[in-house]
Amino acid sequence: MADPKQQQRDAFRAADPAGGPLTTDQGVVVDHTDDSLRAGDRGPTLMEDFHFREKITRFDHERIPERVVHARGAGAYGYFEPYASCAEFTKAAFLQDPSVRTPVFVRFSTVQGPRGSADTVRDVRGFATKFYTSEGNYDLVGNNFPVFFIQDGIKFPDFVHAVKPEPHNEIPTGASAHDTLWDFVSLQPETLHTIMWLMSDRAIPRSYRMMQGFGVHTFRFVNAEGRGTFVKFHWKPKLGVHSLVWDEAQETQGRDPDFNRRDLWDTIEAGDFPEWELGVQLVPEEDEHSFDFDLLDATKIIPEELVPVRPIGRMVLDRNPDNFFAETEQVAFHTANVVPGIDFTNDPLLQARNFSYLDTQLIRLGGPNFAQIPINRPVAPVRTNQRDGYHQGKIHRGTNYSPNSLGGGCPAVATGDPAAYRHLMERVDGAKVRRRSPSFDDHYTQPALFWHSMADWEKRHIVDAFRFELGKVAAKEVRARTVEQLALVDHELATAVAEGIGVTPPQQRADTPRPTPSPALSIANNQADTPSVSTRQIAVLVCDGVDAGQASAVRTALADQGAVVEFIAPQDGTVTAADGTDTEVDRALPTVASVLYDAVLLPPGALDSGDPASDGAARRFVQDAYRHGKAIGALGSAVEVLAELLPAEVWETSGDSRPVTDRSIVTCGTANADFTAAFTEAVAAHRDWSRPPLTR
Ligand code: HDD
Repeated sequence: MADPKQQQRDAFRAADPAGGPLTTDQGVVVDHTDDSLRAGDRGPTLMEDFHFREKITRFDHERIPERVVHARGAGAYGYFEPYASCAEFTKAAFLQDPSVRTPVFVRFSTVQGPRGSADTVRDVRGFATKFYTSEGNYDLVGNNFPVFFIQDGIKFPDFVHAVKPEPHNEIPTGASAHDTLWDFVSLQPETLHTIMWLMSDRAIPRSYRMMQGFGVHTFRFVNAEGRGTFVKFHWKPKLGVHSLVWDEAQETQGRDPDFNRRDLWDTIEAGDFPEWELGVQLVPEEDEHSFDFDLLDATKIIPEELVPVRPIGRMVLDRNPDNFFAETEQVAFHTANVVPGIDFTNDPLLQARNFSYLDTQLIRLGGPNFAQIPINRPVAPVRTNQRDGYHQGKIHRGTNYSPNSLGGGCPAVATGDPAAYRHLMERVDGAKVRRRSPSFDDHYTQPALFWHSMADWEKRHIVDAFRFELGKVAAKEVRARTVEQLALVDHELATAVAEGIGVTPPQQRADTPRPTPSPALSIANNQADTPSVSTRQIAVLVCDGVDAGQASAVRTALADQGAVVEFIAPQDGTVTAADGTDTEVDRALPTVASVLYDAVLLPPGALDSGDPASDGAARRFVQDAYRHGKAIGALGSAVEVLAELLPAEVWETSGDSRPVTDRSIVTCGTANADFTAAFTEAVAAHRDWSRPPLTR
């Protein structure tokens, strides 16, 4: 097998075929970079050492201001292709022809933490897509929740200040479980709907590849006749929606802070390209007022049961960036990057964003020429009279104003050209007011809709999350005020939360909303059409004396279906199997943890290395997998050990070691086809939420 390090060296060499010597930024060849120029062997460094000064100056300036929100991210390239022409609704060129693939760059992110924070925190995930269309760049700058915390962008600094680390001590990093956020929430009921999402498992995705994306706002499609249609955008992951459990997410923060980034990177490198379907909810202009909420209110969804999501195309991510800084860090998204056929609404959150993103790039990317950075460059031709400024990369010639005659009138204004961007002629009139529309007033019905649409296990996780977050809030009055707000959403929810955080449970109210549930909101109803083990990480615990033949047989069967199966042993190197053969180990147990895998398989002899410390670590691995609802497979003698580790209730009393919850704990005497099929099914099901707690 080719040495990956050598392959990497070859790739670097291929990128610079000349392979020439080290130079300065000015192209002057450098023959010594390890000592500064000095006056005598032990003398002071000389000012004229331009190589030293350039090297240090460049180093000093390597960091640029991180994004004020969404600082930590991961990006990938790919393409988008529509299923069919969307001409009836929009004239956007990239939504017309199924044979045309539009290149894209997507950046996923967390919101609260700085660039170096952990991936698996409880947080919203950014899902920003740049479509490099033939008509210019279109950015769909969305999140993995369909709603936002506030209704008007003027409150964004307040919300972000409240959720970010507290100003006096810059604590906590990557977490919303602190006083200022909950103080803000308890005083600002418009946050409640998104807070419900934040407390749900949606806020701890198993993988960027397994989360939905939403444009959040109501936008507008505009067709060639100039007719507008309200539109909400939805990304649905082909692998289905899957999340971690909170305990696991917290441990993963330490075990692998890059868990989500690594997952995206590794699967793309392996050729398992993540895929999403783009869907739209369409509302004719004349139906603008036919809902009991306002389409311009970004704290509301349109339930899919009212307006179904129509699939219009798919996106595949098939290439990792070459340089994180140049591409993922410098990419500049902007909600106002639209193309003909896509337009805005008067959503006050969107209107504020349309100012903020351009403004933020000026400081972050050091001036107005950031669109010239390769990752931001449109594929469509650019001809402007914009000039100069920091980091101007072009040598412009000729005139720089319009109209002109001296430059031959170029670039000419495309008067009457149907390809030009034209804003929808929406009628606007009214008094200048600084106040919220009364149609934005209901802050409780949709949080209740979310709550009542959850499966029981999702409700349990939501209550646990509220208890965790509010339990970390020192100000008791903030806890109590939040419970008061929750009591306006649902009595059962508010009571369960109150009981966990030392707050007096609220009185039952007669006026809590009882909306008809929307099944589409539950993770349980967002699974892959054909669940599979593809790209799932499966740990096979091995040690000296293990039955390597059985382990390998199951490994081959799972790997054939796309799973990533690793042999994990107390030490790296090889283990000597029961039959005396040596089997290669993929990873040493101390370097990994159960939380980094989706499932665990125990071949005969797996938990019997003879070394109590190693066996203890392996047993903990299995028990963690159990606590996190993961599939566990055990064969032969390993089944007896498993029976000792797990709660008595999950085993048949007959003593034959067959588990009761046999969907997710799969046991067998030997690795036969039935075992492999059942274990495969259990892994593909992601998690078993019905397990009794571990009591030993
Ligand atoms: Fe924002 C970044 C998503 C509201 C101001 N936002 C940013 C990113 C995403 C979102 C995904 C990261 C893009 C990237 O990967 O580079 N933001 C949202 C969504 C919102 C939202 C879905 C509500 C529906 N944002 C919002 C408001 C404002 C901003 C109301 C300001 C008024 N957002 C910004 C920003 C950022 C940003 C300060 C920081 C870095 C950047 O833009 O490029 O301009």
